[in-house]
Amino acid sequence: MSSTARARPLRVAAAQLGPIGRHESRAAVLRRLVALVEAAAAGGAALVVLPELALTSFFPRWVIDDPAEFEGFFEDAVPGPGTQPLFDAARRLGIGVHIGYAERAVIDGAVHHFNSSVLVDRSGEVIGRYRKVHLPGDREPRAGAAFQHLEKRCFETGDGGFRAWPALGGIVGMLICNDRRWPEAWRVLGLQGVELVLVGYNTPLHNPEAPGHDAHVKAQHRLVMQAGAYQNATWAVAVAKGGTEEGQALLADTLIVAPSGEIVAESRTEGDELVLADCDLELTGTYKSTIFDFAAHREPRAYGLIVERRGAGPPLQD
Ligand code: ING
Repeated sequence: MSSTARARPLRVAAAQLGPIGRHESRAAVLRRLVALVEAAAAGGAALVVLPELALTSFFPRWVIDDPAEFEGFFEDAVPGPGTQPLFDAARRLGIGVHIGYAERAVIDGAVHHFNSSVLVDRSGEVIGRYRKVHLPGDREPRAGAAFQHLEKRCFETGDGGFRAWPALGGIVGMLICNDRRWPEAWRVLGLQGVELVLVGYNTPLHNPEAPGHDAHVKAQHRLVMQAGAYQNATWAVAVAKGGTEEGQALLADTLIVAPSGEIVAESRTEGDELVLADCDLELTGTYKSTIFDFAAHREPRAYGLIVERRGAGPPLQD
């Protein structure tokens, strides 16, 4: 690249987590998270990206009838008392934080539960929050399954849509796990000029609904991350809670993907691991101004079915 070309370097640390036990103490989890934040800061990162539901075990794998235990997985405020050490360390070290968590929110006097994430800047200010829109799995337990996938039972559909915010010298958006498989989610961020998409995930390696898909889990994860980044001319960070958690095998394969679609960094273990990369946000420009110049090349009039239909319907008639 010529020396005159502008650059907007952002060193990002994807902080992959290994398993979190169902009864692992909050103090033990926070020690792990703070260690990753400190390593990210030592590595010169401006932002550390933690996975989906990074404070607890992936509890939608169980039917939890005890209301106290179920509510115990949720946070009333992040940043807040339950995560203070994490955000104190981040502010002390001057590093931004993304973290996924189970959110309990009181809205008009009613209690709601969301699968959420929050982005906090280097000064400790909250930049934005996201509530997961695409909730996979079931509302009722699946008979005979070794592990359930009850996100539709545990959470409500996110009510804030897909947002991107000016942050860290660029435009930053968030998706959560299953969202990454839906191109519409990426495109709504792309239409906001997003330059860095943060995606935490807890992805089982076995899908009881379709065991035949198990062989393709890693490839399909890479496929949707690379496609989402390339087709929306953005950097993307996919960060796992991986390993065998309470007996369930979860995909690791934390990735940092460039706007070209290239994977520029990836995890090598299934445990707590930091994956660092220098993301020059300016690189998004060469795609946003050419092949994915949306204003020049998109044809919204042809896309009507995408918002008119929820499920597939009959072919269009002349
Ligand atoms: N995890 C999975 C994902 O989309 C899932 C959902 C469940 C995929 C079962 C396939 C089979 O990566 C989450 N948390 O969305």
